[in-house]
Amino acid sequence: MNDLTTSPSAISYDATVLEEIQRRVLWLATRIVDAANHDRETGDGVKVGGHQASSASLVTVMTALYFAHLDAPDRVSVKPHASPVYHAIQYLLGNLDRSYLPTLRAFGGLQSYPSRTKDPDGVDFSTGSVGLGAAAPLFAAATRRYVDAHFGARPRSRFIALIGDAELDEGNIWEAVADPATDGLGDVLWIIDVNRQSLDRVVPGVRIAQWEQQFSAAGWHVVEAKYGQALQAAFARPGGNSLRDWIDAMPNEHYQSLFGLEPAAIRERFLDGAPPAVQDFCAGIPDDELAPLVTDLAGHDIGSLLDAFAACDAEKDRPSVLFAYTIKGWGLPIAGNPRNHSALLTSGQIDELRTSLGLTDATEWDRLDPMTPAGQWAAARREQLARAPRTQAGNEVVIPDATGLRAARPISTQEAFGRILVDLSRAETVAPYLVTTAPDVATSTNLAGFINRTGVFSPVPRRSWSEDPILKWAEGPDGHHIELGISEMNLFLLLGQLGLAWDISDQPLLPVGTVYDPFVLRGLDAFIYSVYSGARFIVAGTPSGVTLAPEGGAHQSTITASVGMELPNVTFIEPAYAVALDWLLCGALQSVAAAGQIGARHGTQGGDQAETGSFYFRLTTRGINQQPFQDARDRLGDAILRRQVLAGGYRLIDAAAEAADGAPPVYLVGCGAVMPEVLIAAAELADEGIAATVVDVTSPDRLYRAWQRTLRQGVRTATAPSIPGAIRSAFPHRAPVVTVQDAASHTMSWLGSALGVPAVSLGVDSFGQSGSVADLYRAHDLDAGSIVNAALAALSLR
Ligand SMILES: Cc1ncc(C[n+]2csc(CCOP(=O)(O)OP(=O)(O)O)c2C)c(N)n1
Ligand SMILES: [Mg+2]
Repeated sequence: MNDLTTSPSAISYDATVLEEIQRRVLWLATRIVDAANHDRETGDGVKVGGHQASSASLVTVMTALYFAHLDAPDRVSVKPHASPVYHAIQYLLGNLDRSYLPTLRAFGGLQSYPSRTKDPDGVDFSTGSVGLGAAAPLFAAATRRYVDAHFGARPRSRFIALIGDAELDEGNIWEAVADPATDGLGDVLWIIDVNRQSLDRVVPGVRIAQWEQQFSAAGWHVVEAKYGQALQAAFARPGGNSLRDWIDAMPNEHYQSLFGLEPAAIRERFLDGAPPAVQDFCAGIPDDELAPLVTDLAGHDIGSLLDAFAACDAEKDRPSVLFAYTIKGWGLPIAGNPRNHSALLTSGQIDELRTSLGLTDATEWDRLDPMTPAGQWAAARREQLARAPRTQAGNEVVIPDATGLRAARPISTQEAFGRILVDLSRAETVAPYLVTTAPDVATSTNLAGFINRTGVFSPVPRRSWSEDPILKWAEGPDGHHIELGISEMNLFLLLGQLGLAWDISDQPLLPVGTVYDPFVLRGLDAFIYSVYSGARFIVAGTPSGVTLAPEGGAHQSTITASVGMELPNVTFIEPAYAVALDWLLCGALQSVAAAGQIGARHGTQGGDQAETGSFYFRLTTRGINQQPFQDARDRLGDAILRRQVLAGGYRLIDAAAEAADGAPPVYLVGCGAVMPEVLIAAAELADEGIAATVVDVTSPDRLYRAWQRTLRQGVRTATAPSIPGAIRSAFPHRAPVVTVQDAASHTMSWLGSALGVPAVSLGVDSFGQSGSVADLYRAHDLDAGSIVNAALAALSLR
């Protein structure tokens, strides 16, 4: 072994061993992409793809992390296009079976981008949509801070994100950095892969100075790993400062154009426009030394990187960002080429690379030889990085079936939601785990009662200057509400990480977020990201729809119900009545708690996983009379009614019992706030001798899924599908249907098809405006008169 070097992080490492390991990582990452494209016949003519250049860019950083810096509890988010590097490293560490190496982008194989739920080798954070996976560790660290404050300190984790430089163009990055909820997180390190290239182009100008100032202004510790040791030595020579100044001022486009040139041409290009001092300094350096010198960047210098990591570790009270200057395509013939983002090495180039590493066709997929220092180092690192099993803390979470909410007077689902949470905050087996969050809408979404009881979370106690008797905004480490600034992206990123605390922080939580329903769409990409990652949480979109009448078109949501229904791993729920909400919310919390306790990563291939995912409640501020629900309770009894409410729908008015013989039957199917109009319409139809049964759909999603399940089963087994029980119990006989919802009419329009009957779907298919509820319902045909007419139309279609 060579002399060991000791970095300030107190890790002794052998530089030549790490060099050897990183060459093998580069080879495997490159070959994994190559094999996906050239060794596999897909038979469909669709290009497989993969990112060799983007991967090469991070090889040194990731080798330094995994083979020298990380400890077992640390968590890392890897930029999407470097997934081959991650898998190559896990393979070399012995955590990935060799059979996976040729399966990048194959069905059931290694995913294109790191996936928590689909990849076999323990991915910490899914990535893919640039910016989101990058920000996720920041919210995981915020979650850990919360968990440590409430449940006792976990073994310290460092939360690291490996981020492409162009990812900093995404606004969500800066929303995350700016939010006070992410202040002071000393365990966070973002490493920016500064290869000055994005997908299309060289990132224009020199933007780093601006980015660095933005991070500094947000209270971050900013570090650069810019110049490699050869360049640093050159700068230290007399006149070397001029070289540094020249490179520092050089726009990305100019610097990047050096790559791929012959050595003599590099000199000419590099010195194009340079002041005499730089010309003189470089005159003493031969062509074949100048080219490697001016492209000697610290992002490919393991020692410089480890020093920078250690400097960041020393910052305990603020997050760190390290700008690591790298070369896209480092070590490959496509290095620095502006068109290299999706470029693939030719077979000839692969052969040359293989040979240059001393590998052959027979040995190319081998692990490091365990008899060599590199192989022994990898084995030792495998031990060091092995994680302790989760303790399954939180198994004592017990959620009741209902809080026993009473609703004698008219009440809205939003108000009931607030009361249910207050009630749960008194329950010993629930309260410790409940954590709420909202993007500056906590009070207007009825979380004030909960906040009054439980307080607002702050890592240190804060004096309250408010004497408001209605809202006690007490802030301290005991608080259970995490307040965010107005960023719905941050809301869903935080919910996602709170909803993964059972895994990442070994502590199941019951996360509940609130947001104005129209602005769910503002955070939609992060919502999708979080549920794709396997997070379990509850979000309430409230108030919703045109029922928010005076607020006008900009605040009235229309397509959110469709979004909730169609999002995988999300169950969409829109109850009309308070007690139904009580049962549904408790049921959802039970599901979230159970998922956390089982703790299994789910989602291998297909299947119906929605009920192990998250829950989206769409609520309203419209108070409605609760008596009809009480009547249904009296008629059916709580056991049956509860089962039907949870299954997705029940008969609120059963006309069959009351209507005269021969009265034509029709179903009026309502969902959510429109129920009073549906009931009035039913009464008017009864007066006209039509037997209108009213079905209250509590979850169009659950009914639809039940229908789809039986259909798909029929398709897969080539047998006639039956009508599922959940639909049959709400719709026992055949009759035309009218569906009514304060949401896009499309949301329930499938019901006619499911029941095999004519259907008229009423809903909101154009933007609204300000007005009263009656105005808006009339404008969108949600008023009782329109529902009556729709029933007559449906009957005429029989
Ligand atoms: C939200 C989103 N928009 C667009 C893309 C397509 N895309 C993938 S990589 C990329 C460029 C990334 O550049 P950078 O972050 O600098 O990565 P690197 O240079 O390291 O490959 C783009 C636009 C994406 N994955 N996600
Ligand atoms: Mg880049």
